[in-house]
Amino acid sequence: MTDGLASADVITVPSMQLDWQAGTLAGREAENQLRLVGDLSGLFGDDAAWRAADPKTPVYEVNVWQPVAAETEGGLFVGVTRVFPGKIGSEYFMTRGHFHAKRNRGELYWTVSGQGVLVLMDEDRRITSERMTPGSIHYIAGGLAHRVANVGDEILTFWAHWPSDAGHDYDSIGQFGFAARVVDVDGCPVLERA
Ligand code: S6P
Ligand code: ZN
Repeated sequence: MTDGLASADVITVPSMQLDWQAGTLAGREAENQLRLVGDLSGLFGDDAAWRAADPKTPVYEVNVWQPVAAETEGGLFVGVTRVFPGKIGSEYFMTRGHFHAKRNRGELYWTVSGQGVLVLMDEDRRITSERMTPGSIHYIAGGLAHRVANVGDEILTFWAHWPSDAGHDYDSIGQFGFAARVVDVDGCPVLERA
């Protein structure tokens, strides 16, 4: 009698492994995405600087494990993002940023290494932001678009957990952008109205 479990006397080996500090997630079901400068048309404010940059330069990479199919209600996903240090003009390398398609789905981020800024924006384009440092935990409430900029000299690594039915809305950000950008002013990260 197994009561739906594999077996009462077999201890199975999980299919996935992570390296917490390095920010890698490996196993049969890991999905990896690498975003290069050339993939991020229209993201950075200084288009001339974007065109002048080497399109093959990596900006960020994401490893994701989706243990259930996307849109499954009640499941959870986990992922790790590594944002490389760099700038386009004075604007720090950053993730594209998105709302969740289901607006009431939240998310947790936590930082393991590097220095970052998490930019949050509601549907009325009101901005808040938080510093990301090793050990910082960030609750992203449903309805808030979220984007991360690496404002340091090393790779910024953060982990994330979100509901499997959250979905991603990149189009709203693609169309209207965020209402603020994280830029370098005299060596310090500053939020600049866009
Ligand atoms: C997913 C979660 C992260 C981001 C990742 C890349 O809900 O927020 O895993 O996907 O940081 O950012 P973006 O905006 O390119 O998806
Ligand atoms: Zn998200």
